[in-house]
Amino acid sequence: MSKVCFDLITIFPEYFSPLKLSLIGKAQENNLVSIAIHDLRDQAQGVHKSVDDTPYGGGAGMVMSPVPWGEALDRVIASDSAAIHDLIILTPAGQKLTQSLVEELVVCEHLIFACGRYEGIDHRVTEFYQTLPNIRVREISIGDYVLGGGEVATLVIMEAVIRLIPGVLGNPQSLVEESHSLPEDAVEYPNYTKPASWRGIEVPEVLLSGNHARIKSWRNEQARERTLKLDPRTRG
Ligand code: 6GU
Repeated sequence: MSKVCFDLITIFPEYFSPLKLSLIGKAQENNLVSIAIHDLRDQAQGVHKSVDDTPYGGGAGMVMSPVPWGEALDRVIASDSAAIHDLIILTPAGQKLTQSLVEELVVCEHLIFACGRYEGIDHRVTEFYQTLPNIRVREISIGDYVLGGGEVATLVIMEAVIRLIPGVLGNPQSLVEESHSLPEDAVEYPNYTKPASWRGIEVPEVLLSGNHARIKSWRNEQARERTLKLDPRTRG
């Protein structure tokens, strides 16, 4: 798995200042990922630099014009013509983000995030880029609620993807535990650290026992209970 390149296209580049912090900031410093942020407005025409217009067919809200999107995407794609590009269009109507989708994305060489605002991007952008060779278009949503735009969704996806890149996490064992020690689709068991007694609440005795088999089965049981409590119809 080589270095993953991210290109983010947005009308709010400042939304991405958190990318210099923490895990993702370190991953950039250590050259494990490269991230470029592009202002869609730079591709807008006219004195007003407008990027949106009223929807054909009527209805509330504004739709982002395919014209500046086409310019911005063509430039990003042309800047790395050898690569396979995965174009991610953020929309509440997209495929729901899951850990297995995240695992698919981490093996991509060049990810482009198109962050729409308003009522989204003219659908011909999806249709056009789907016809190009060497480009895979994915419409992705991060959950069943509506955000004001794709920027926060992009941050969520990037954090989930980048922590899976080898060398990014301090302790890679945590990834192994995440993916193997729990039943499929289960949430994690509760965690405790020192002090052993805090405000009259004791850490469960089993965790102090040093008996790894008992600890493992206690954790599995706790994870199962939590998972059932979250969604007894479809999980556990
Ligand atoms: Cl990707 N975009 C918007 N606008 N709302 C969302 C979303 C994306 N995912 C969930 N809600």
